[in-house]
Amino acid sequence: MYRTKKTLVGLLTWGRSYFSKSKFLYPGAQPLKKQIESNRPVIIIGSGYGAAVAALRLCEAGKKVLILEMGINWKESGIPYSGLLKPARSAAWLKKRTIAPFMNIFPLKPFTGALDKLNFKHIDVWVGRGVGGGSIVNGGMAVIPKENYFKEVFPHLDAEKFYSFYFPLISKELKVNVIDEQFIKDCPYYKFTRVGETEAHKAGFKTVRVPNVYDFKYMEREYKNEVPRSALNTEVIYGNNHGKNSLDKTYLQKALATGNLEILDLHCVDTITRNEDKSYSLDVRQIDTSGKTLANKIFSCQKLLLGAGTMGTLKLLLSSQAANNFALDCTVGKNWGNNGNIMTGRNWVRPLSGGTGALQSTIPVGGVDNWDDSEHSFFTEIAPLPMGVDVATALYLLINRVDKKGSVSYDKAQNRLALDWNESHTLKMKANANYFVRKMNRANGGTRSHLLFKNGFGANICYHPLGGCVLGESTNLYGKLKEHDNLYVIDGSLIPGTIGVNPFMTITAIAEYCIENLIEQGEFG
Ligand code: FAE
Repeated sequence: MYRTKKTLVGLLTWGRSYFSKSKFLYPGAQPLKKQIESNRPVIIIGSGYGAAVAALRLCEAGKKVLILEMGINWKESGIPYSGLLKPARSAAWLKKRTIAPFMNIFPLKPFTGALDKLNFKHIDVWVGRGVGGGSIVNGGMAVIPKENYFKEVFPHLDAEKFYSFYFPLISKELKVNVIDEQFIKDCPYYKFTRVGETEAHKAGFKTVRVPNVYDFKYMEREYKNEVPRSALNTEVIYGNNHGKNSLDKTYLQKALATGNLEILDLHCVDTITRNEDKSYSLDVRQIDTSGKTLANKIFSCQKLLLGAGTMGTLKLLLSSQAANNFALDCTVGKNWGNNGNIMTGRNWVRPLSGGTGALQSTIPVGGVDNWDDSEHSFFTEIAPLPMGVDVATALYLLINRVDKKGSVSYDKAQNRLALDWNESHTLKMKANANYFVRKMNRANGGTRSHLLFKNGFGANICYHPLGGCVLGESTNLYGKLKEHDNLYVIDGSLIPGTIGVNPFMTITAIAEYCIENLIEQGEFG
């Protein structure tokens, strides 16, 4: 459905006069239904990796940009992040109980927290909320995909340019660094990594050191008690108060420094409407920290970029189609995947020699690389499990190929996304996890982790939703959505369901590539 420019101008005039009258002349009058905001040249929805890259490059090019983010601006708010063992306001998005993948024994007062969990029938998807998106809650693992697999996933992209230019560029912008090997050897908080690597080698697997955006020089000072502790104080999936270079300290900070970026937090975009003049209007709810609506607003813009994350962007597009026949190419929602995520673990890991350690850093630095084994191709993170006591348990997040992709649609009756994804999609992932755990246990002792997951495998746990608005399928080669002239997608939904490693480096690199080309092509004037 098109909303005419004339109607919008009319509404704008009516809204302003009604607002001033109701506020000053009729104090008892009904509150305003819709607050009409001034037209903006560029709006970006969301503030995760893709959004932050687009904001910086557009601001540098002299464009005025507005970011609308449904979560809190944690940095500005002064509200501290909470640790795993003392969950508080940052722990969950409007939930009465914690929502970690397991051990949710902590009650909560609903608050617009940093971590959200979206439940589907056969899979749960975790996402970050707040200015900085997933960078606020993630483990910071900054992994560049294998070049061969990148070429397989994106055959139409110039891989050489990605590996010689975009990945080095974003490594610098995101402040990626590598932990000192001696620190791993000396620090009791990395016993879980030392044990994980030794046991992997004994089982015949290859391990790799994993770079991270957490500042390891800061961590070394934490260990010496020279600065407040964060990674060494169980902080990660509910946010890090120190040490982690999340986007609010990198791309977004740089974009704000240009003076061209405005960020409105606690602004949730519900529906997008295309106007007759090909601009866009957005129905937006401004909420408070209990989730209550403070104001209903309509924003309009000439150029709209979607950086709401895979699930957020798909919800916006598909729900707008259901609400107002918003034009979408038939490929939108297709080619969705969980990046091959499956969590697993092992119990009774060295129970007589201190297990994996009572004290654990929350920042993973090791991985098992079994990608080149064509039978059982996977990469797995040697993950921390900082419980405060030694539970003699090893935790792993495996990343596999996604042989069978899923698809996403919109359930209008329930006002939520529906996912065509079931156990058949994760069969091979589970077989790989089983192969890995059995081989590890045979070589080192230990059992499948029934304590953490039903039957030892969490195939329903997804930290890396990808796809649904795939680059070159639902969009042109630079993220411009088919059927549209002024709408662009710039987040994880561009990646077709899989990238073989933790995804934010690829999301960031693809966003740099897209926005560079869109600006060069004169899309933003
Ligand atoms: P994303 O970062 O998800 O940002 C989207 C933003 O849009 C969020 O702030 C939303 O609140 C906001 N939003 C959504 N809908 C709306 C709306 N309607 N109106 C206004 N705002 C909206 O997007 N990846 C790695 O590479 N390494 C890791 O170590 C790693 N660890 C992870 C750990 C956890 C617990 C989780 C959940 C994820 C992890 N990831 C990791 C995944 C990574 O954080 C994720 O792929 C990226 O954050 C996705 O980036 P996007 O730009 O797609």
